[in-house]
Amino acid sequence: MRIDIVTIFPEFFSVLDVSLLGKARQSGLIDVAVHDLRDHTHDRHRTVDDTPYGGGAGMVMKPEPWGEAIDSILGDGGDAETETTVVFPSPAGELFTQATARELATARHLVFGCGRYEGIDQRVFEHTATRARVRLLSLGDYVLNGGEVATMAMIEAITRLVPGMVGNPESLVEESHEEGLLEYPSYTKPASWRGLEVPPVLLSGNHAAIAAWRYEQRVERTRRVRPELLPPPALD
Ligand code: 6GU
Repeated sequence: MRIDIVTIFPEFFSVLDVSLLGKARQSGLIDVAVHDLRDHTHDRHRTVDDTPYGGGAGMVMKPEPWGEAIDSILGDGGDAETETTVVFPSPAGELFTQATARELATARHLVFGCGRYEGIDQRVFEHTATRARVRLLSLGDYVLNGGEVATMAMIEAITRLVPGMVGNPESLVEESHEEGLLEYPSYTKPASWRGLEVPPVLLSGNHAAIAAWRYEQRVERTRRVRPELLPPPALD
């Protein structure tokens, strides 16, 4: 998988060199390139923003540097046919979920456009959509200062689902948000710690009973903290 990131804070992404993602980069499984949006400006101050038409607070990112940056990544003529998805992280986007991560993990080429200030000129999204699949994606109902932190979170969620990325593929199945349920609670040795006991069923060696207990725990935990994730009760 090829990932291009466009940002005014390229240094921010140096953390990609460490951790699991660093290994995947070295192995060639995932190829990440970070691009400085200001390299596509042509004035002395390397300006990427301007005041909003119609007035209002804050600044809007100018379309021209974005147009040039995206042209340089997509190449001449664009590649709407070649499976490139351009993601613009935005609190105004659709919700990024585990299903979104699974879908994007199958892409050959992802581009992340990190906006700052009050946003990017709307025409950038429209023009990019003539040349690639465009998705505005939000992490949740709160506001970050820019797309960089959201891009890091999305890249981590997506790349760990790329085949060959995780040591034990089973650990991808029995985790929160797979099958629409939260994960069951986990325990390790010692069996008794500070007066707190591991649930006896986990020491029983009865694999069917353990699986049933874990499923029950997932449903109960989901009902308690995230009831909206459960299917609606059937109408009779
Ligand atoms: Cl993707 N971007 C920003 N700026 N804020 C957010 C977000 C994204 N998701 C939640 N809040």
